[in-house]
Amino acid sequence: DGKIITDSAISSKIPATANPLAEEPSQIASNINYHAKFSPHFSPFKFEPEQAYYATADSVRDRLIQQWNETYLHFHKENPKQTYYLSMEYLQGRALTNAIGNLNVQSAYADALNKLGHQLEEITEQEKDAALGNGGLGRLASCFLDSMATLNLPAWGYGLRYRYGLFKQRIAKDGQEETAEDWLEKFSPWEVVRHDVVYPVRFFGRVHVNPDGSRKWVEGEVLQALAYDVPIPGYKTKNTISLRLWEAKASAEDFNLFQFNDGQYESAAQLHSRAQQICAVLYPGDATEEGKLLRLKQQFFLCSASLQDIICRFKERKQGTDSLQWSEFPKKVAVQMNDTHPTLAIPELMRLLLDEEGLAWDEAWEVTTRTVAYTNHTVLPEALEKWSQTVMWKLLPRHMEIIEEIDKRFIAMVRATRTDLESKIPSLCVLDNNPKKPVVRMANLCVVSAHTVNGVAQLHSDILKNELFVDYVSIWPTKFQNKTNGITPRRWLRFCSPELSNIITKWLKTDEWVTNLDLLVGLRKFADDSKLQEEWASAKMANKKRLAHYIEHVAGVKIDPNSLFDIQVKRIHEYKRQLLNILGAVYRYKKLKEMSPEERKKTTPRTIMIGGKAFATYTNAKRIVKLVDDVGAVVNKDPDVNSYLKVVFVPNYNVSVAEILIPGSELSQHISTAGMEASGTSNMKFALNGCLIIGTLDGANVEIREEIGENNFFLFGATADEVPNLRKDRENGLFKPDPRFEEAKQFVRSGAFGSYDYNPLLDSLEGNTGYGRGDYFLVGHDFAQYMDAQAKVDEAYKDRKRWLKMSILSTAGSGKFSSDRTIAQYAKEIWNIEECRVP
Ligand code: B1H
Repeated sequence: DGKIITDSAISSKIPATANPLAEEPSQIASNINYHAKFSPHFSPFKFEPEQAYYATADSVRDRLIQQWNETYLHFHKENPKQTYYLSMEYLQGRALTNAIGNLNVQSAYADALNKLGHQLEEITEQEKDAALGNGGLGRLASCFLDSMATLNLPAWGYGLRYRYGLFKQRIAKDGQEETAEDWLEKFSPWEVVRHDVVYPVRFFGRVHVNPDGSRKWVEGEVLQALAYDVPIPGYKTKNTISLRLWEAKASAEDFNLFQFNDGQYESAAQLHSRAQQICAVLYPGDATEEGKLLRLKQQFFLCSASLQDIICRFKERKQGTDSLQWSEFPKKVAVQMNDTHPTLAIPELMRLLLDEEGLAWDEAWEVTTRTVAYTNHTVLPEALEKWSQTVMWKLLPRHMEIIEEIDKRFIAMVRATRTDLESKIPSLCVLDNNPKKPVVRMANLCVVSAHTVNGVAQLHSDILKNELFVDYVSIWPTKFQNKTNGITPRRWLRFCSPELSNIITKWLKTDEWVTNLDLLVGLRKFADDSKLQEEWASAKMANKKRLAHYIEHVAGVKIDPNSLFDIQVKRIHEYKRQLLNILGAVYRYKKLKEMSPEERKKTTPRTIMIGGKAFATYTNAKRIVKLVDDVGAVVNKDPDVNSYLKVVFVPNYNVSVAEILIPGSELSQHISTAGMEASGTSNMKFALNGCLIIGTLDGANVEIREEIGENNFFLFGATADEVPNLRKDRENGLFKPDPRFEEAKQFVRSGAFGSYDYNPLLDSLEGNTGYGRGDYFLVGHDFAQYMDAQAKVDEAYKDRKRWLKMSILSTAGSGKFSSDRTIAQYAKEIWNIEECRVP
């Protein structure tokens, strides 16, 4: 154990008094001191940064609880229509800076901690990231919660309280290694367990048919869902909403004391250990049947607990008024499904209405379809969920009956009204009854049941309407919408780059841009102003230095803050084409090697940073990580070139790392094969921070380029409509690779970056056909244009004034990409809910 510090060292002059609503720094210091002493989480008399973090967080939580309870009461009293966002993932990151910033008590807390002998920045770094998500989809859910709170919307998030979040990534000799991320190791000060909010959730069992024909799901195993609430404060508003995370428990009755006393410890606590498995980890690998079953259990657990809770609240708020009217339910409740992961909300709501509340089918169906809406986040075939009917019949027999009935009625409706679609029915219906492997198609169930289906960027929504869901559009022409994603400007500019934020506020003469991001266009008229440009450059430089410091710390590589900082960070996936990036870097390295020292001096020095996690079982993604790391190892210690080029793999990319990388970036790469990245959201974060984009016409890149102007965007590559023909050309042997592409691959194959076997990876870029072979992602096709666009980047960077102007214009054109705009559109066009502000 650490060194003992005497009580008086916690603070001799500052009393320890509970005063949750303190305003003055000295009172806040007293409150922090109070928590250090009376909310102990550690041995007494220690007040090192870790203890100071927990005491500070406890003190901030006091304030949040106050406004949180007020919000809850206000919603209860007003009883407005409320949105429930169902998501298997939330990538919350850290909460302290965000809470202090949203509460607008930043300087008071900084002063208070100074009085206690600590620095706020150092304290905030003690916090572990809550990483209950994989990537963009989970982070989107978290940005959405921030905007819902800030817009004073009556809304809640529902998710699962995973014991271990997304794995921690380490780069070792053989590449990526995963270890469990123990975000709850000590405890999280940001969650409140609600011991009074518990619902039973059943698995397996059978359907019992009553004499009157009504049905009931019985037997099987029953677990308990216990609620943990996380406060989500809005920015400069009292409104503080909830993220409710469910934990699975078994009850005391399920503990077999007799068996335990008999020494059968494991079987005595069997249900307890099964309960623990449910929330043990985020998305356990589903390569095995057991893994698939566990994932399905997780999904159902979220849906069942959340819907019971929603129904319970609906009934509670009805109390005292007239009798229960189920037709009122859709006027009080909007359920948004974040992709198909919570699809079981549909049959579960049907089951609760039919079997528990006694509604007739038509009535229950009407209520359900008016309540649920579905967001699609991908068109990649392997990510469209299909669950084995066999597994579903075992785990959820009553839900399968309901799904069969939904499907039967859908087919009957199409037959009755659309004879022209007869031949399409097999692909449109919910159940795929292929005898070899009968499955439930979750996306189809969502489209058939939801009142609204949306994509996450214009291009993606167009692909949904014109390709994936084209026949459904002819049945329900008004069901489909676009809601271009957004990001919260609080976390992604105001708090992660106070330097740049202050300059923006100074030049716009207001800080209202933080909640009205469209105001950033006001920067356009100053884009040429050399005074703004110099201030801009010095803020960017401060951020670059902070980033350089971080890179040295985590990767042991010294990088030059005067070089162009070029970043690609996102999950590692072949469609995102980190391989294109690194092969470009390999080519650049080879050319630099071949140059004379004089020629090298004329080049633009670059630091290429690549980061992201590869799914543990995704072999090619892991090979890409290894290649990036190996290229870095050779390039960075090559004295001929290492003042002109550095390549760094940034380990363990997560929300907190993003908050350091993005403000320090100058160029970022969003280079997916066109048509494959539904939206992307880091592209928005980079642009907002004055970072230029090199990218394809994919996802939200299209709209970003529209907003910031084509002259400020380094475009390259095939377009989405060209992609299918280009793949056919390859199959027909019509593709002629650029010599630079061949040279780069050959250089890697030659062993220039070590003896690891890269041939399988490089082979995937060759041949003619097949997914992942025959260069399905068209790296070879786009390579030439990519290198040409990179040459333009090098040229542009040499003209400092021009670059700074483009940087300012990127920020100025990013207003559209606030998640406040996205959420306001969901509220109006899908949920039909209105602001409910706490007075
Ligand atoms: C996105 C996913 C996803 N789309 C399956 N789909 C998962 C699919 O654990 N799983 O089984 C997890 C996640 N994630 C991303 O959503 C898109 O690729 C991005 O382009 C988009 O920006 C993001 C948010 O809409």
